[in-house]
Amino acid sequence: MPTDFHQKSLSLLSEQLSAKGLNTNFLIQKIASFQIAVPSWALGAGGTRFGRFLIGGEPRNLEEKLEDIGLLARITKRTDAVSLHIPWDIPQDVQLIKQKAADLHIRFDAMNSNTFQDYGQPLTYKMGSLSNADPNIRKQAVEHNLLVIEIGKELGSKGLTVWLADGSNFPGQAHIRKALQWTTESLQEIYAGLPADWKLLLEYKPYEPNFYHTVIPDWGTSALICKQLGERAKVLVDLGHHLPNTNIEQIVATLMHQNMLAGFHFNDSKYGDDDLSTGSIKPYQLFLIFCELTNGAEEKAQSWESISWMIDASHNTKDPLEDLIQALESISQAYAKSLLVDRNQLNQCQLEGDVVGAQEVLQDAFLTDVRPLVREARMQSGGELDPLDYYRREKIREKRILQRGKNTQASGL
Ligand code: RM4
Ligand code: MN
Ligand code: MN
Repeated sequence: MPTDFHQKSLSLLSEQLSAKGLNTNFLIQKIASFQIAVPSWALGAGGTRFGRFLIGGEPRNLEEKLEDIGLLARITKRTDAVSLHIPWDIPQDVQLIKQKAADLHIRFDAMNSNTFQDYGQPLTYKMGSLSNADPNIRKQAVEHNLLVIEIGKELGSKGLTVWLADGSNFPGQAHIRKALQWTTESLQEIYAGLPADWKLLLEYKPYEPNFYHTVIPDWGTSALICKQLGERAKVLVDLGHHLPNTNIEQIVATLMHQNMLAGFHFNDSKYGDDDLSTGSIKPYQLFLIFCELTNGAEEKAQSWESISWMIDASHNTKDPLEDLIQALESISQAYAKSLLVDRNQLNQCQLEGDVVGAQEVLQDAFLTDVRPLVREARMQSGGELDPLDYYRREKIREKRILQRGKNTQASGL
């Protein structure tokens, strides 16, 4: 895209926005400072249970994963952190990894534990981990989480994300109440090992890999458990972890109302989990979620700074780096649009029961093309005008293939 096209579209938009009483520079600053962490497992091709197709040039180790995130950080200016999954990404040399991340200006966001797979540990997680009927297996799973905290402490992380695959596939397989109780007790032990300046982010998910029941199926169960842990335990909303037609923006509003929102895992979902790029299916829903977020922070329900932001997606068709560029862009756009909502007007409509007017207010913001703002925020921060175009023009994937090989496979899903 030619730079003068960008300048023209920015000044036109800026004129429209100031007619509405909005300050373009203020918006650009806000958009520029909003950073989203990238998960270490999204840099290779994702698989399904039917198989995996390699894309070539996938990162072979943690250093190379950091290099890929460093590239995203440099060209998009929308990410400055990585979220690691243990044991997929155990640093072999902590000092080296810390130095590498510092050189690339990357922080370590929340650490993710993994008790949903067997990876050579003595006892199997086939029948669950923190909820397992066998106390020795629960203990092993608690210890794994404590180890993840230790690794995170060395790296400078400030959070532990727990997602459990625990549950059952058939009626009668699990004692539903006991499984919940054991999970709560296990999490209490983990919480006791959490440093004072850390938070625990607890995910929920209604299905997969267990289908009859999952121990933490929804935000309410997650919140109930968090209440029994302590105030640094909060609910993590993964957008793909809902049944069809769930009103996720309402969940966000409710959690913020209780100061219980730990953070986000962004993705979009048609059927399953983590399946599609955020904003590719339901951009209006993403916008409505951001409306609750910006409004909740503005009205001081919960502070913006207390919320963690992360992408959690893994696909088997797109180049993962291109996909992440698109995801970061979609999130920035949804955030930018939420900043345009005329709150006074909306409040007035709500007061007067003007349903049509309320919809007009929201859609006026949603239908505004904010891409010039997002581009400008990126350029002012030193990023590329069009990161996707840059990625293709510079033949980054081709270069990665030459450097790393065609048949490399990143650890992860
Ligand atoms: C799960 C969940 C977790 C993520 C794994 C890979 O569905 O979303 O956050 O760590 O996938
Ligand atoms: Mn997740
Ligand atoms: Mn997920």
